[in-house]
Amino acid sequence: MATPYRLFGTPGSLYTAKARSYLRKQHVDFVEMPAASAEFAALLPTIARWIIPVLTTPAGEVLQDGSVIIDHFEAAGPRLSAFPTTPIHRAVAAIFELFGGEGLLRPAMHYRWNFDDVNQPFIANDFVAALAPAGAPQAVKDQVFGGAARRMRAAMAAFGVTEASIPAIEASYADFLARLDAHLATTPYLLGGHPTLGDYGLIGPLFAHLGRDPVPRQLMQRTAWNVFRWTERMNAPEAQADGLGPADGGLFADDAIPDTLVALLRFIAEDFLPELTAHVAFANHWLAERPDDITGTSGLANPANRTIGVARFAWRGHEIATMVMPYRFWLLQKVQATAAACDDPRLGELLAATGLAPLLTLRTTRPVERRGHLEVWGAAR
Ligand SMILES: N[C@@H](CCC(=O)N[C@@H](CS)C(=O)NCC(=O)O)C(=O)O
Repeated sequence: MATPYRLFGTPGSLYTAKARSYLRKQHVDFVEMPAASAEFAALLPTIARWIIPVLTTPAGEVLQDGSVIIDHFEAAGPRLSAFPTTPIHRAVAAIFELFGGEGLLRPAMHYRWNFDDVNQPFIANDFVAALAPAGAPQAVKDQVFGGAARRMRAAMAAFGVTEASIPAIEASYADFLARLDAHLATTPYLLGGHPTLGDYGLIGPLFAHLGRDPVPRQLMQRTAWNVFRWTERMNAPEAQADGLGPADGGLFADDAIPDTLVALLRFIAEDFLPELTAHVAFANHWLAERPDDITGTSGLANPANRTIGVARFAWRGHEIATMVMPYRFWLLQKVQATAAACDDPRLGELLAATGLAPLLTLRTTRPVERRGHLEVWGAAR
């Protein structure tokens, strides 16, 4: 029997959820492998850091990163493509890939780690099952969960979740959920009858954390049924359009962007763009302070480190500080490359009308590239 694809990840991992959803919707024959397995440990020298998801292919290739995994299959041949063929849909899909993976981290972390009475038993079981060696004694399980919880709570703070910002995080998430719910009341997926890159970006936080952990799952079920139903749809290999959207399973006709989607783009401009702008400014300052040739490296002492520092910015009436990760710029570059290939003036009009025009001009002085499964700086541009 041929070796199937193997997806290494965990059930509660945001970025594994993106890859898993794509593989399921595309009917890829794969098995999910625990990150605690010896097989995963054997991959660590290749991927050069502990990070999930990782996909191994029947041909023996190793792919790290959800976006890389999607690109691998999309390059291989005909399928119900995650990349729309029309230019405006293509650019909008890329924007939602960026926002989905990077723009919902505050609510995802807050609703996972700040409701211990209800969430903690579930999360502990989840983390232990995924990360502790099989058959480990209780003391080892406690140690595994304790260590992971400490790291994740530190990450939550580094994404800008503080006592002071929590009310704004909850209000912002409620606003986002209401807008997405209104959109998904009329369409099975973001751009119509089948999932695209934008859906795969969004499913990471909206399933792994916000659609699965007890407190936020109930919040979603109570206040955003259409979003909850979409999380189920995104995890089912079969089509489940619920009678919504274009009957042929195609995307919205004429490359159209309905008003409910325009409202979501406006949300990205209000909620996420200030952070991205601050991060690009921080990175450019950081790069300017490094005259040595760092081309082809992360510019950090530890090449596996993913953060170059902390940027401060105003967000919904609060000054917050969040860690700056070059990976985000790599996704931003994908948005810009997609937009650059779009010759339809309606894209510029849409971005201007929604406040997202700066997405096309925000630029780090060096591009981010991926080499050896790591993010590195390219030559100065
Ligand atoms: N964008 C990257 C990000 C992956 C990522 O951050 N994964 C998390 C888990 S969801 C991780 O491995 N974190 C490292 C850790 O937990 O130490 C990708 O899709 O591969």
